[in-house]
Amino acid sequence: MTQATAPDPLDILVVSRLLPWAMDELGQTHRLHDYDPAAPVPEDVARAVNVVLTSGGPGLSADLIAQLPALKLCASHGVGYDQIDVDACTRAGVVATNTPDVLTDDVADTAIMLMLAALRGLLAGDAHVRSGAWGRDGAMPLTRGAKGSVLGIVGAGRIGQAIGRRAEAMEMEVLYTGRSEKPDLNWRYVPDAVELARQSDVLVAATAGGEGTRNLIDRPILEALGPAGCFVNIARGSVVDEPAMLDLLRSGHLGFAGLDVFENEPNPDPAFASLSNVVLFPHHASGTLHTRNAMAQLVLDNIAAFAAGRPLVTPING
Ligand code: 8YV
Repeated sequence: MTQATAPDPLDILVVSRLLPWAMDELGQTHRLHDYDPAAPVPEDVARAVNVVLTSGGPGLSADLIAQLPALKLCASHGVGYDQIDVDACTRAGVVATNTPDVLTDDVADTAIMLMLAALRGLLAGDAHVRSGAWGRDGAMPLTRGAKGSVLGIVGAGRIGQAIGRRAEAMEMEVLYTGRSEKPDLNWRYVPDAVELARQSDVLVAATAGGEGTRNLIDRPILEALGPAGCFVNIARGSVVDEPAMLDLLRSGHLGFAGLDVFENEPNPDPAFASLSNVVLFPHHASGTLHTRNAMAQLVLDNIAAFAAGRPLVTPING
């Protein structure tokens, strides 16, 4: 009988940590090196590192890749890889992996949560109860519901489609835009994003981040959504012209926003805090224990596949 030999330990540079159980598991088989973003990687570590463990926030820069001559795998915790320099990875012979699918439902739920919280005035309602205003002044003002209204999706990928299915179940009409029409979707495709916003009550950004989508949701789109419209962003802060959005929310030319992501995380523009027509969430759409466990497991599975010379589970490039 042949015995499977344990793979050689890898040298993993830890730019972003997984949940403690997953770090323990990695540390049992491999050598872990903590990354200090404020200092160059020590020479002996830099020479040895063959895997970088990171996440959507810090990603992996071309500068760091250049410091790691033995690097072969960038295992990222998160579906979005706009902060990973994938071209630099490919040039250096590094394969990057992400964690698609396992977080789709929680992110889609968060979009619906933000939409309903914004439309129904959840924060104002909560304050109304806590402050005693309910007993003192009576009912809070009437709000708007979702049923019968139109949801426009910018970027009908896996997460966008999961949001659309939820909206459909709530008896909303679903429209979408994107680079091209998707023949397998029953929802109406609106090629022009301004036109989509004009026809929508709620506009959700569910597109990838990065330079290709920077400020994709611009002032004319937000103006077309209008004073009764609601903008929801679970994509990246970079996909919206944030100063224009703030200006329109402040002046009432855009009705509401429900935002999980911001241009400057984790210290978003303080102007958001002064607006009563926004609902804010700290980039935590995938932040449930269940999903973070599944994301961590997928990262471990990719690293184990790499260590054993098997095909990677969710490669981005290659
Ligand atoms: C996380 C995300 O914030 O998956 C993504 O792209 O934005 C989120 O799930 C993060 O990347 C988890 O580390």
